[in-house]
Amino acid sequence: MKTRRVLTAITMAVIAFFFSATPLPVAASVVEHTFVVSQMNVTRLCKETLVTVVNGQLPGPVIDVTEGDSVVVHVVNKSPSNITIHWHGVKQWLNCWADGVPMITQYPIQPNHNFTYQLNITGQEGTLWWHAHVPGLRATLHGAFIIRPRHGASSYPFPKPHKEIPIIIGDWWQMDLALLEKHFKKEIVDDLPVAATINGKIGDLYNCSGAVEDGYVLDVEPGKTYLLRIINAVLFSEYYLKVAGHKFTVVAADANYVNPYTTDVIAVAPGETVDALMVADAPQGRYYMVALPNQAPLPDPQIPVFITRGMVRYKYDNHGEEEGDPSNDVPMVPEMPDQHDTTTSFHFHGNLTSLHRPQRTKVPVQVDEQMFITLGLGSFCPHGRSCEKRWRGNSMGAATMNNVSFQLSTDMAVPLLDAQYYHCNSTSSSGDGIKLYTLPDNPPRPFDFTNPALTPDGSEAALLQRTIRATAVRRFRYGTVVDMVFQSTSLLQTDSNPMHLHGHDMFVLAQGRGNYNASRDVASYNLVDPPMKNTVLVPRIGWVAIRFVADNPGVWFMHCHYEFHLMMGMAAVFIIEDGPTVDSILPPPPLNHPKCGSHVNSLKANELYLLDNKVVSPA
Ligand SMILES: *[C@@H]1O[C@H](CO)[C@@H](O)[C@H](O)[C@H]1NC(C)=O
Ligand SMILES: *[C@@H]1O[C@H](CO)[C@@H](O)[C@H](O)[C@H]1NC(C)=O
Ligand SMILES: *[C@@H]1O[C@H](CO)[C@@H](O)[C@H](O)[C@H]1NC(C)=O
Ligand SMILES: *[C@@H]1O[C@H](CO)[C@@H](O)[C@H](O)[C@H]1NC(C)=O
Ligand SMILES: *[C@@H]1O[C@H](CO)[C@@H](O)[C@H](O)[C@H]1NC(C)=O
Ligand SMILES: *[C@@H]1O[C@H](CO)[C@@H](O)[C@H](O)[C@H]1NC(C)=O
Ligand SMILES: *[C@@H]1O[C@H](CO)[C@@H](O)[C@H](O)[C@H]1NC(C)=O
Ligand SMILES: *[C@@H]1O[C@H](CO)[C@@H](O)[C@H](O)[C@H]1NC(C)=O
Ligand SMILES: *[C@@H]1O[C@H](CO)[C@@H](O)[C@H](O)[C@H]1NC(C)=O
Ligand SMILES: [Cu+2]
Repeated sequence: MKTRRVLTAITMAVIAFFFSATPLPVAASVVEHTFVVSQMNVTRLCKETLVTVVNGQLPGPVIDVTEGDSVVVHVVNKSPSNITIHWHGVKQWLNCWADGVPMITQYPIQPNHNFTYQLNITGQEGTLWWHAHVPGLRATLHGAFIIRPRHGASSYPFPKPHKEIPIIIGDWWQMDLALLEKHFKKEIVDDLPVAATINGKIGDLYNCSGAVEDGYVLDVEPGKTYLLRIINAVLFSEYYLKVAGHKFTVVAADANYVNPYTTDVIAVAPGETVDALMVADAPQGRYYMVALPNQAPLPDPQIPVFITRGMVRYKYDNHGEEEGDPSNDVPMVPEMPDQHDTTTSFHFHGNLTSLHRPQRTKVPVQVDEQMFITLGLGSFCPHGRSCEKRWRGNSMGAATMNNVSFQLSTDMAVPLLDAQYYHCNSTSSSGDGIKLYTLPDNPPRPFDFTNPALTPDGSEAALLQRTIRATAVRRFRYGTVVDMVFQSTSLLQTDSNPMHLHGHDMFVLAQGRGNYNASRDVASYNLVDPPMKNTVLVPRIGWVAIRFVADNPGVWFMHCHYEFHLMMGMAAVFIIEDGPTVDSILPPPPLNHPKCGSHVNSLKANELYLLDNKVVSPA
């Protein structure tokens, strides 16, 4: 596209001008990794557990690149599970083939098979992460994905830190996590983690037979500044992170720079990342670093709270030995928010604004399409059962977007992206009735979405309405500017929902409590410096308004990053059509991508469109 080229040239000139005083860029290079996925036994809390890991590491290896680099990752699957790896937050411009979502962008990598991902890292800096896009297994198959500025650390829009440290909040399960989805489908819904972790370490709040667990220790030098690259990799909960006696300056979120925001508590939901500077400016000693999850208060169902802690330890000049030896000090403990405090998270997210930089993307003012999406629960009657109306009768719970619960057909013959690209039929012969269905732009019926009466007290299950179960898709013409309001509902529970869009960043224009009301709330939109995120936390009993430009052709997953919500169907697929020019058309798949098999019917162009809304599995 002409305008795009011109714009790019202008941007480059601006960047060149901006950086004329900074060192020359380092030459782009190819960063190559081999990820061997295998199972290993790990003993924690006196119990041996079988975990699936990359290269025997927990968390997995760090991918550390410079903006402009290419990344090649050879995945060797020596585990008994089907695996894909998703590069969470990497924009994958014209590269949807490498997005790593099973049966959406690729066939899963089967046991004893290999697959190579190739990605170009352009126009992004900061902290992202990678994880398996397999239910449950991402709890142990994940790692940091760090993108450094092309012009070196001196071009950070903040003082150059002394050290940069990934802080991954995770959870520890004493079960083979490949079973999580199997249990879930069999309606065994009481699987829970047993502990939380910081950088894989459980910490000293946990012990068995008196032996305290190891915790993560960050050694600091007095007066130095540390850049913490914080990632929430747990399966369900948003976490608060604090370090006793220290403050943070938040400088980026989801690999987008933000205006420096000083706080003593970080709020980070699954899928989100936060980059924060911490100055070691406290008296020398030891300070606990604590991560605590939050959850909705009663009458919401409560789960055990797994707190974890590590430590910030000042480097101590051991001249005098006995006196003042910090190992004899009692480490300072931070005062944490209450586990039911979700206001602190609301404020944390509300305080993020994007940093003004020449290369920052401007918010488009002309909106082409508007959608209002409710996030809620419903029920469905599994095939072959007769159901009463109630969930926990014979019917099962489902999570929905506008009353559609996302489900792929169990007999898909080709991934959706291939079906879209080659215009072939993605489902094969037998069929379980699950077909493509257009995600509606609005809920079927408006109701008082956040009415407390929707969350019943005690064990009495709500009369959850039937939902549509289908492969929810929404098509966008190339370049469409989309406004989308996500509305959390109070149906049965009042969770927040971290919504993650693949292949794009979203401008977060506003958030609010209660029901969204356009005639009141549009006035609160920040069109000047809204933060850009790949994962937006839709507050409990509240809403978020986002805007994004559908300018990356492909088939992109959009879903809640709480694992149970995702398994229950809080997801949809956005199909973004090719643009008018060569550089806005999705290239053919890499050679390692199996093509539509000959056993699959080939369709005439546009027939995939005809499948939309044709067949819906009977509820
Ligand atoms: C894990 O331990 C179990 C029993 O202790 C053993 O049977 C199994 O082979 C081990 N698996 C691995 C991958 O080491
Ligand atoms: C792995 O994927 C293949 C092909 O998609 C499928 O036939 C097989 O059932 C899957 N295996 C597991 C354990 O899910
Ligand atoms: C997968 O990669 C490993 C290590 O590079 C190699 O030894 C093996 O032959 C490959 N397997 C397949 C099926 O390509
Ligand atoms: C990465 O960039 C190079 C150079 O522009 C291009 O040739 C290659 O096709 C790109 N690869 C991917 C996977 O986008
Ligand atoms: C071990 O854990 C229990 C229960 O959490 C706690 O009461 C006890 O103090 C712990 N013991 C040690 C040595 O930390
Ligand atoms: C920013 O945080 C403070 C508390 O730390 C809060 O009072 C304020 O409302 C927040 N601002 C926004 C826009 O959320
Ligand atoms: C796709 O395949 C299914 C199952 O074989 C069949 O029912 C459907 O008609 C096919 N769709 C098209 C458009 O050919
Ligand atoms: C959701 O869809 C189902 C199936 O079409 C329908 O029965 C139900 O009434 C819908 N729910 C709402 C809230 O409109
Ligand atoms: C929406 O906001 C407008 C303007 O503030 C107000 O007049 C109206 O009553 C509100 N609607 C609802 C349903 O609260
Ligand atoms: Cu959710």
